[in-house]
Amino acid sequence: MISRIALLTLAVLFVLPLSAQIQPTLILRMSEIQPEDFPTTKADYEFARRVKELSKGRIAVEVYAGGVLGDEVSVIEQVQFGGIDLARVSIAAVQLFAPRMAALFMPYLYRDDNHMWKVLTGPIGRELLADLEAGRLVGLGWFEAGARSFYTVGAPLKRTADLTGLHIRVQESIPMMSLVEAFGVTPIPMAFANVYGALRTGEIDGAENNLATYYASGHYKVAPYYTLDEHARLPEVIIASAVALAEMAPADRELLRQAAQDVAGFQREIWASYEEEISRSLQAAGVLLLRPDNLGLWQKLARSVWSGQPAEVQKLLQRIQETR
Ligand code: BDP
Repeated sequence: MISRIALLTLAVLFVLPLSAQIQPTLILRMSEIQPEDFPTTKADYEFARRVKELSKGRIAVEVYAGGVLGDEVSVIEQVQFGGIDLARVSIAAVQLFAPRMAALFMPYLYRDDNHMWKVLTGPIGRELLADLEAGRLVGLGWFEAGARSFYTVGAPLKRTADLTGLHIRVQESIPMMSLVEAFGVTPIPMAFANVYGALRTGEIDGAENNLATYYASGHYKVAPYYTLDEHARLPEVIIASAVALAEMAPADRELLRQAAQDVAGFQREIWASYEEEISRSLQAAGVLLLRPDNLGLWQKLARSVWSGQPAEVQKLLQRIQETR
């Protein structure tokens, strides 16, 4: 029979160190406004898994999905003073602190998906993440968010003239407001959580977003006309609080960056399959996914936004176009 002392020794030698190993010494809270089963949220969880793996269980990332920590604008404020450690947000929520990022809002900016990813994973993408430091934010990496298009409550949009005078919700972001103004629309900046209600009550005539969000938010139930004009491809960004990171060892900061890079490929894959799956569901729900009549004209109208940009943005636009 094993004595109690022997049992205790065994526990001290093996069991305790094991449990001590898996107890995280640092817990980071991450905000996500999309719901649990959305591709960005799934990728946040994959990011958390990778952080745990790379840190051998020392660092835990807790994902708070569905906007429970607040809308993106208030989340960013909290990230800036360290109340929230990490967030996955649209670039619309952070461009104010990194003005050159306005370049990424330009309509019809990329030749194709590959072009966008070449830009984001190359020197331009790295510079733009670094620009965020001016806003006490640390950019860790980029996620895919498809292309944004207009959708409406009352009638389908076929021609650009159909947009004239409509009240369209946009993100609380100056470049996004200028973009839709080029189409003759009155932009109504509004937090994402209020859009469903505003579509329902007729406070707005429509909104614009990627197909995935249009589906997951249920907006299609109140605004059943989606026009595939694909005016802008705004990527998502993973950001960390500079305040929170300042307390971490440099190797751990690097580890977070590494984890964000590591999950980017996975996120793009699940984004693509989600979009495919939901376009079938949307059609089955009776939503009209419409191709605009003369996309060339849409593009021409939107191009006026390019020329209104300050010199530093123009320079970046030039470099983006030259990226092969
Ligand atoms: C979605 C983005 C989300 C934005 C939202 C919006 O994933 O981060 O906040 O659009 O339009 O596509 O506010």
